[in-house]
Amino acid sequence: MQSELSGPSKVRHPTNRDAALFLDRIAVLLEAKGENPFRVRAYREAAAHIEAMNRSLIDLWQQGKLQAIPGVGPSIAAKLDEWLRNGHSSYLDQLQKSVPSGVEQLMNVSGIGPSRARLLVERLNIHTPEELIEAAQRHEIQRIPGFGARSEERLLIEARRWSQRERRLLLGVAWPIANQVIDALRPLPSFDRISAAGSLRRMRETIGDVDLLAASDHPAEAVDAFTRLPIIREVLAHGPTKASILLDSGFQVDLRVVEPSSWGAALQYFTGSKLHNIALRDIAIGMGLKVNEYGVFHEATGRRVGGETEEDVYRAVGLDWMPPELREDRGEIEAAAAHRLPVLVERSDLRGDLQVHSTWSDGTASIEDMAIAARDAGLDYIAITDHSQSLGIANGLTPDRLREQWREINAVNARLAPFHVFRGSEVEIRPDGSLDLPEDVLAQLDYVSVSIHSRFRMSRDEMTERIIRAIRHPFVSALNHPTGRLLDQRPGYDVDLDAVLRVAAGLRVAVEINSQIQRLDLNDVWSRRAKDLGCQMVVNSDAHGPAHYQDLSYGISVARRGWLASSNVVNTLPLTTFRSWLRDERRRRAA
Ligand code: DGT
Ligand code: CA
Ligand code: CA
Ligand code: ZN
Repeated sequence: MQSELSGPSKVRHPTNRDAALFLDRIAVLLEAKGENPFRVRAYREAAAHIEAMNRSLIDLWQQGKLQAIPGVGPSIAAKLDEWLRNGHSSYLDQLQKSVPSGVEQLMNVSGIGPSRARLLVERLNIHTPEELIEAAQRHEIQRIPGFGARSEERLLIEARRWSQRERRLLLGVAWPIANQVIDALRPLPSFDRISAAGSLRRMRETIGDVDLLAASDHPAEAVDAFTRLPIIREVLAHGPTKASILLDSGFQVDLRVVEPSSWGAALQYFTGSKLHNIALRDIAIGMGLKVNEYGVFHEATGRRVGGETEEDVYRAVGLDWMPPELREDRGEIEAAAAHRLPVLVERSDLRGDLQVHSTWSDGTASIEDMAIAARDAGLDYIAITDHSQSLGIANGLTPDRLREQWREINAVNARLAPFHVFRGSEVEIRPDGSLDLPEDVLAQLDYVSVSIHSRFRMSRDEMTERIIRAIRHPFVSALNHPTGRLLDQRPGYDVDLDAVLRVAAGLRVAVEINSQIQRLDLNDVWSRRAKDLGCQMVVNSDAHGPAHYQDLSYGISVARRGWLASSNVVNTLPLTTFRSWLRDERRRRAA
């Protein structure tokens, strides 16, 4: 049927993020080849610009304006053009062939750069992190000149960490792709309703597999359309009411189709979590009821008492309906029974964003463009928080450059009022806990937030001391990404977070939920702990480009999973109230 095919075909267009991944992959291969670092960097920068811009790459390409993108010159434009035109790149193919097999894989292990990777391939014929582990256990690595026993030990740890990492997708990667699939299927006549289920609907920070649920009177047709989506690499299973597919991007999507009359029961069941469902079933049993994916039934008579909507499933067992983010068996069942569920913060509650970068440090857009994009994202204010001087790789700002920046901020404020840009900084916390800017400069900033980007390896006590000393500084308003973890790369530093949060609560220093998809730091469980300890939270994008304000919704999902209400989040305050909050807190701390 024509209509069944026309919908899905639109998912074929690569997104800006796809293009960024393409260029990043070229950068990795150039690096693996040992190419000139400036060339490698050029690809990374172009990727960053494309990923961060809010114009569609396809549109620019169709208008012949690829080179209008900062960082994209004739050579990168030509590679993008071929890739967009043909769906593949001969340059990438050629590069792949010229890099010895194994080098790229080994470079995944932290501590292995291109030259070490090539040495390992040449000397020991090692191609994978797993082979690296074996060689390290046989102490073969330390015999290669330039390695030594200590680096062998370190590489063994890092290679193990890599090979044992959980192969889960970042929420921020899975969510847009799943929604493309949903948007492609929703208009088709065989689909009555369709929704995300499983961990994706609960907005967990990582996703094992994507579960979709549909209601249809023609399940076979619905399943067929799903298995004919153009972005499919492989159909893994195909039955009359369900199918599993593997997408080009390498991850699995399951679709299950139910009768419209069971929609609520099925959605509740397949949203989970498993622990939540078990707790729910126990309550039902105590009431002489049975809950399954078809409905809620009287155990004795078999009569169905609910199942068409989620609300009536919960109501049948005496519970209030609750947002999927709460369904982790962390007390939400008890709260729902007592009608005491929290009213969760929503994305639309956010009035400001207090971690935003510009081209003054490592952002990709001007202060004005970041302000306009924030306004377009529904915000009334931002703090520009470029990095401070000691973060050289991010082009951190000296006091002199900061003062210059303030002039530009004033000019932008004059043009964009009532939208407001606060003078902020993301100040480095030095190893001893002191701050990376002098007192007089800190005093003139509206919003001082502090971060750790260096010296991650410290003892737990030292790190805890370091952070606490930093937030005790009376000019500090907030602590950024408090654990430093990166979901796909590294665990956080070793720190007594509970102690830090207690001090932050006492001082009324706000604690950040950073919305970058690989950070989501604090996470859900710690956010809830922070709330319980009385911390004020701030949900920031940490935008390095105009498109990154989109990620605020992931930070909000963490906040919701942490049971936060809008009253727990300082950047839900309207501009005037927020301004007084900043001023009053500072006065109080200085006293
Ligand atoms: P994931 O995929 O690891 O990120 O996590 P989920 O929560 O999406 O788990 P998944 O895909 O295994 O199952 C999807 C939902 O189906 C799950 O959240 C609840 C429901 N479910 C799966 N297995 C069971 C089970 O054994 N008992 C019950 N009550 N529900 C289950
Ligand atoms: Ca799942
Ligand atoms: Ca599943
Ligand atoms: Zn930055």
